[in-house]
Amino acid sequence: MRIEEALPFPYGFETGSTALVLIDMQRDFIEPGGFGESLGNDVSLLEAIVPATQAALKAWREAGGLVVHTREAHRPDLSDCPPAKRNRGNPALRIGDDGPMGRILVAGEPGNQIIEALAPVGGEIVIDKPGKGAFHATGLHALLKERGITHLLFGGVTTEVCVQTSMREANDRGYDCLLLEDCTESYFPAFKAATLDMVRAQGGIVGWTAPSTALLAALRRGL
Ligand code: C5J
Repeated sequence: MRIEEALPFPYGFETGSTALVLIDMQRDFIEPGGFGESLGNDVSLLEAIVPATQAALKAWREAGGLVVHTREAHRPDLSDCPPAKRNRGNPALRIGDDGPMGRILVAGEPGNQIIEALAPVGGEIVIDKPGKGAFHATGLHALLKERGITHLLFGGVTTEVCVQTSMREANDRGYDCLLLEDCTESYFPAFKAATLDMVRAQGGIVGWTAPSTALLAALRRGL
Protein backbone atom coordinates (compact mmCIF):
# COMPACT_ATOMS: atom_id res chain seq x y z
CA MET A 1 0.00 0.00 0.00
CA ARG A 2 1.03 3.56 -0.59
CA ILE A 3 0.08 6.88 0.94
CA GLU A 4 0.64 9.16 -2.03
CA GLU A 5 -0.04 12.40 -0.12
CA ALA A 6 2.61 11.68 2.53
CA LEU A 7 5.39 14.21 2.94
CA PRO A 8 8.18 14.52 2.03
CA PHE A 9 7.34 11.73 -0.48
CA PRO A 10 4.93 8.77 -0.75
CA TYR A 11 5.02 6.24 2.10
CA GLY A 12 4.81 2.53 1.33
CA PHE A 13 3.67 -0.04 3.88
CA GLU A 14 2.03 -3.45 4.28
CA THR A 15 -0.78 -3.80 6.79
CA GLY A 16 0.66 -7.04 8.18
CA SER A 17 4.02 -5.47 9.07
CA THR A 18 2.70 -2.11 10.27
CA ALA A 19 1.28 -1.07 13.64
CA LEU A 20 -0.84 1.93 14.54
CA VAL A 21 0.66 3.40 17.74
CA LEU A 22 -1.56 5.76 19.73
CA ILE A 23 0.45 7.62 22.33
CA ASP A 24 -1.03 8.52 25.73
CA MET A 25 -4.64 9.18 24.71
CA GLN A 26 -5.45 9.02 28.42
CA ARG A 27 -7.93 10.99 30.49
CA ASP A 28 -5.20 12.84 32.39
CA PHE A 29 -4.11 14.71 29.27
CA ILE A 30 -7.38 15.03 27.36
CA GLU A 31 -10.28 15.47 29.78
CA PRO A 32 -11.06 18.54 31.86
CA GLY A 33 -9.99 18.06 35.48
CA GLY A 34 -6.89 16.05 34.60
CA PHE A 35 -3.16 16.56 34.85
CA GLY A 36 -2.93 18.54 31.59
CA GLU A 37 -5.53 21.06 32.72
CA SER A 38 -3.97 21.29 36.18
CA LEU A 39 -0.78 22.50 34.50
CA GLY A 40 -2.76 25.38 33.02
CA ASN A 41 -3.33 23.93 29.55
CA ASP A 42 -6.44 24.21 27.36
CA VAL A 43 -7.38 20.54 26.96
CA SER A 44 -10.07 21.26 24.36
CA LEU A 45 -7.24 21.52 21.81
CA LEU A 46 -6.42 17.87 22.43
CA GLU A 47 -10.04 16.71 22.52
CA ALA A 48 -10.46 18.01 18.97
CA ILE A 49 -8.40 15.16 17.47
CA VAL A 50 -10.59 12.42 18.95
CA PRO A 51 -13.02 12.03 15.98
CA ALA A 52 -10.24 11.73 13.36
CA THR A 53 -8.28 9.36 15.61
CA GLN A 54 -11.38 7.26 16.21
CA ALA A 55 -11.99 7.01 12.44
CA ALA A 56 -8.36 6.01 11.78
CA LEU A 57 -8.49 3.42 14.58
CA LYS A 58 -11.75 1.95 13.26
CA ALA A 59 -10.41 1.68 9.69
CA TRP A 60 -7.13 0.20 10.91
CA ARG A 61 -8.95 -2.39 13.01
CA GLU A 62 -11.16 -3.29 10.05
CA ALA A 63 -8.04 -3.75 7.91
CA GLY A 64 -6.75 -6.21 10.54
CA GLY A 65 -3.73 -4.09 11.52
CA LEU A 66 -1.97 -4.31 14.87
CA VAL A 67 -2.83 -1.54 17.35
CA VAL A 68 -0.58 -0.37 20.18
CA HIS A 69 -1.84 1.99 22.89
CA THR A 70 0.51 3.64 25.36
CA ARG A 71 -0.16 5.31 28.68
CA GLU A 72 2.24 7.52 30.57
CA ALA A 73 2.03 5.58 33.82
CA HIS A 74 4.19 5.19 36.90
CA ARG A 75 4.19 2.47 39.54
CA PRO A 76 2.22 3.41 42.67
CA ASP A 77 5.49 3.56 44.68
CA LEU A 78 6.96 5.92 42.04
CA SER A 79 10.14 3.83 41.91
CA ASP A 80 10.16 4.44 38.15
CA CYS A 81 9.78 8.21 38.44
CA PRO A 82 13.10 9.96 39.00
CA PRO A 83 13.15 13.28 40.87
CA ALA A 84 14.32 14.90 37.63
CA LYS A 85 10.86 14.14 36.28
CA ARG A 86 8.74 14.49 39.42
CA ASN A 87 10.07 17.91 40.33
CA ARG A 88 9.05 19.53 37.06
CA GLY A 89 5.92 21.51 36.40
CA ASN A 90 3.57 22.95 38.97
CA PRO A 91 5.00 21.87 42.35
CA ALA A 92 1.48 22.04 43.85
CA LEU A 93 0.45 19.02 41.78
CA ARG A 94 3.22 16.57 41.03
CA ILE A 95 3.23 13.05 39.62
CA GLY A 96 1.85 10.72 42.31
CA ASP A 97 -0.17 13.44 44.07
CA ASP A 98 -3.94 13.17 44.44
CA GLY A 99 -5.74 15.00 41.65
CA PRO A 100 -9.36 15.26 40.55
CA MET A 101 -9.02 11.93 38.69
CA GLY A 102 -6.93 10.06 41.23
CA ARG A 103 -3.16 9.96 41.65
CA ILE A 104 -1.50 11.79 38.79
CA LEU A 105 0.08 9.59 36.11
CA VAL A 106 -0.09 6.52 38.35
CA ALA A 107 -1.04 3.18 36.80
CA GLY A 108 -4.57 2.01 37.57
CA GLU A 109 -5.94 5.42 38.55
CA PRO A 110 -9.06 6.75 36.75
CA GLY A 111 -7.10 9.55 35.06
CA ASN A 112 -4.60 7.06 33.71
CA GLN A 113 -7.18 5.22 31.60
CA ILE A 114 -7.36 5.66 27.85
CA ILE A 115 -10.41 7.74 26.94
CA GLU A 116 -13.53 5.70 26.25
CA ALA A 117 -13.75 6.68 22.57
CA LEU A 118 -10.38 5.02 21.89
CA ALA A 119 -10.44 2.25 24.50
CA PRO A 120 -8.31 -0.79 23.63
CA VAL A 121 -10.06 -3.99 22.56
CA GLY A 122 -8.90 -7.60 22.97
CA GLY A 123 -5.66 -8.46 21.15
CA GLU A 124 -4.33 -4.91 21.14
CA ILE A 125 -1.09 -4.09 22.92
CA VAL A 126 -1.22 -1.69 25.87
CA ILE A 127 2.13 -0.32 27.07
CA ASP A 128 2.56 1.51 30.35
CA LYS A 129 5.59 3.73 29.90
CA PRO A 130 7.37 5.66 32.64
CA GLY A 131 9.13 7.98 30.22
CA LYS A 132 8.26 10.17 27.33
CA GLY A 133 9.38 7.65 24.73
CA ALA A 134 7.37 4.45 24.25
CA PHE A 135 10.56 2.37 23.95
CA HIS A 136 12.25 3.58 27.14
CA ALA A 137 11.99 0.93 29.91
CA THR A 138 9.24 -1.01 28.12
CA GLY A 139 9.08 -4.25 26.15
CA LEU A 140 7.63 -2.56 23.06
CA HIS A 141 10.55 -3.19 20.68
CA ALA A 142 10.59 -6.92 21.49
CA LEU A 143 6.80 -7.19 21.08
CA LEU A 144 6.95 -5.49 17.68
CA LYS A 145 9.91 -7.58 16.50
CA GLU A 146 8.11 -10.80 17.54
CA ARG A 147 5.25 -9.76 15.27
CA GLY A 148 7.43 -8.79 12.30
CA ILE A 149 6.51 -5.11 12.51
CA THR A 150 8.74 -2.78 10.48
CA HIS A 151 6.50 0.27 9.95
CA LEU A 152 4.70 2.44 12.52
CA LEU A 153 1.84 4.91 12.08
CA PHE A 154 1.75 7.35 14.97
CA GLY A 155 -1.01 9.39 16.58
CA GLY A 156 -1.60 10.71 20.08
CA VAL A 157 -0.49 13.42 22.48
CA THR A 158 1.37 15.55 22.90
CA THR A 159 3.01 15.99 19.51
CA GLU A 160 6.29 17.53 20.59
CA VAL A 161 6.73 15.59 23.83
CA CYS A 162 5.75 11.91 23.96
CA VAL A 163 4.81 11.48 20.30
CA GLN A 164 7.97 13.01 18.89
CA THR A 165 10.19 11.25 21.43
CA SER A 166 8.60 7.88 20.63
CA MET A 167 8.93 8.45 16.92
CA ARG A 168 12.60 9.33 17.18
CA GLU A 169 13.24 6.28 19.36
CA ALA A 170 11.42 4.13 16.80
CA ASN A 171 13.37 5.56 13.90
CA ASP A 172 16.65 4.84 15.70
CA ARG A 173 15.47 1.24 16.12
CA GLY A 174 14.90 0.89 12.38
CA TYR A 175 11.15 1.50 11.97
CA ASP A 176 9.77 3.56 9.07
CA CYS A 177 7.46 5.99 10.86
CA LEU A 178 4.58 8.15 9.69
CA LEU A 179 2.81 10.70 11.88
CA LEU A 180 -0.93 11.17 11.22
CA GLU A 181 -1.18 14.95 11.24
CA ASP A 182 -4.78 15.32 12.42
CA CYS A 183 -4.50 12.49 14.98
CA THR A 184 -1.90 14.28 17.06
CA GLU A 185 -2.05 17.51 19.02
CA SER A 186 -0.19 19.76 21.38
CA TYR A 187 -1.28 22.28 23.99
CA PHE A 188 0.90 24.63 21.91
CA PRO A 189 -0.16 24.76 18.23
CA ALA A 190 3.17 26.27 17.20
CA PHE A 191 4.99 23.29 18.75
CA LYS A 192 2.81 20.87 16.78
CA ALA A 193 3.50 22.70 13.52
CA ALA A 194 7.23 22.80 14.26
CA THR A 195 7.28 19.07 15.06
CA LEU A 196 5.56 18.15 11.79
CA ASP A 197 8.12 20.27 9.96
CA MET A 198 11.03 18.71 11.88
CA VAL A 199 9.90 15.14 11.24
CA ARG A 200 9.66 15.52 7.47
CA ALA A 201 12.52 18.00 6.90
CA GLN A 202 15.81 16.96 5.32
CA GLY A 203 14.21 14.23 3.24
CA GLY A 204 12.20 12.83 6.15
CA ILE A 205 15.00 12.72 8.69
CA VAL A 206 12.66 11.21 11.31
CA GLY A 207 9.87 10.01 9.04
CA TRP A 208 6.77 11.03 7.11
CA THR A 209 3.57 12.92 7.87
CA ALA A 210 0.14 12.63 6.23
CA PRO A 211 -3.48 13.45 7.02
CA SER A 212 -5.52 10.50 8.27
CA THR A 213 -7.84 10.81 5.26
CA ALA A 214 -4.89 9.74 3.11
CA LEU A 215 -4.47 6.59 5.21
CA LEU A 216 -8.19 5.86 4.97
CA ALA A 217 -8.04 6.30 1.18
CA ALA A 218 -5.06 3.93 0.92
CA LEU A 219 -6.89 1.33 3.00
CA ARG A 220 -10.01 1.69 0.83
CA ARG A 221 -7.94 1.31 -2.35
CA GLY A 222 -6.25 -1.69 -0.74
CA LEU A 223 -3.01 -1.24 -2.66
C1 C5J B 1 3.57 15.13 28.50
C2 C5J B 1 2.96 13.44 26.89
N1 C5J B 1 3.31 16.14 27.67
N2 C5J B 1 2.23 12.33 26.79
N3 C5J B 1 3.30 13.84 28.16
O1 C5J B 1 4.04 15.35 29.59
O2 C5J B 1 3.29 14.07 25.92
